[in-house]
Amino acid sequence: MKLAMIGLESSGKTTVFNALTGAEKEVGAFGKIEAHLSVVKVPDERLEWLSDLYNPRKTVYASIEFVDIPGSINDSSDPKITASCREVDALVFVIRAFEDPNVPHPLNSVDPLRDLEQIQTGLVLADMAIAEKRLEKLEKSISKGAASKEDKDEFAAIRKVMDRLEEEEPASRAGLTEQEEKSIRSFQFLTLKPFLVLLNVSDNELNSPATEKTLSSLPEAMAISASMEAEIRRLDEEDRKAFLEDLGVKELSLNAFIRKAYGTLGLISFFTVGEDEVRAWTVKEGTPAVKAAGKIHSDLERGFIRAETFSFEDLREKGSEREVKNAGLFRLEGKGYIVKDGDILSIKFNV
Ligand SMILES: Nc1nc2c(ncn2[C@@H]2O[C@H](COP(=O)(O)OP(=O)(O)OP(=O)(O)O)[C@@H](O)[C@H]2O)c(=O)[nH]1
Ligand SMILES: [Mg+2]
Repeated sequence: MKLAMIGLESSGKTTVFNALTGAEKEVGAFGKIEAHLSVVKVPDERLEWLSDLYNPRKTVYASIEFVDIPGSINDSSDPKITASCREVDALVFVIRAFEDPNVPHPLNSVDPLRDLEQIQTGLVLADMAIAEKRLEKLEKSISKGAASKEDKDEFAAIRKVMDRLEEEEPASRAGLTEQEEKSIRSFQFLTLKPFLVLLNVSDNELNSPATEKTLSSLPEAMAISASMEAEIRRLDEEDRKAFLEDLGVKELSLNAFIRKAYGTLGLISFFTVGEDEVRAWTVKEGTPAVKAAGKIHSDLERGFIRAETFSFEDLREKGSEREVKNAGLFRLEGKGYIVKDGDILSIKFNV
């Protein structure tokens, strides 16, 4: 999964990126246009348990790729910047709530709701530019009688998107059918992407009533004190623990953020196990077994025969695969089986 951190200038995107990934990119580098990339593994105690049981040569965690996008997403954002947001699965809006006279706010005041609107307007405008161009082109070929059925379907779908954008609403409100969504997938409309909000607060405001109030007025939001967390990351293990305890915080934000992201984006994990490798995979809720197989390798999707399946919880309870089988909890599932969180799959295939 790939996520882009976006927001207004100096909202703390790079600081959040450092806090979540442990990177040490320069912050306050106003005007720099370089995006940063970092991959973090998704902590998962179930995977650790499986690794203890199977003792494989390799244990592979699921991972999340973060992209730190510099500068502002607003009504005058650089098309190069918005273009670099298109290839991701979801957007993370980093919104400033911290007060600091040394860090000028581009709009001269701290106002999270207004900033959220600014970002959303920026995304709507970026999508409009793409939609407009495409509509023009399709219109021409339709009026010349040179349009295929696909072209006409695509035109209708983009028109639906454009209708929402013109009302300053996201394309996600267009009520596109699966077919329509497919026909315009290649445009990667930003306002069709799911998003999360990270409210960047001062350390003394982490759990304050004011922060709670702001959070409740923002969609899919959680608070982070990014500069404090980036500092804590630099401490060694022991100091870090002590520091967190002092603050009355159990852990760094990464775990909570990942849980939030999985929940909001409707993601689940399944596992593959064996002597060679124990591995966690991420798919969307509702994914059929044949598609989950394709995640592992395209051959497994193409030549899918069946998925031998049991659940992590049954394995933990019974202690071994043999006992799971003895208890009749081992299943043979077909292509259309909907994979559940915690399933352990072994795909049988033939190509
Ligand atoms: N006081 C305070 N300062 C912060 C906090 N988070 C970030 N900053 C400061 O705000 C400034 C901008 O932070 P960055 O992380 O570079 O912000 P950015 O959004 O990446 O900025 P651009 O990429 O230039 O748009 C830096 O000087 C940070 O140290 C915070 O929680 N509290
Ligand atoms: Mg930055």
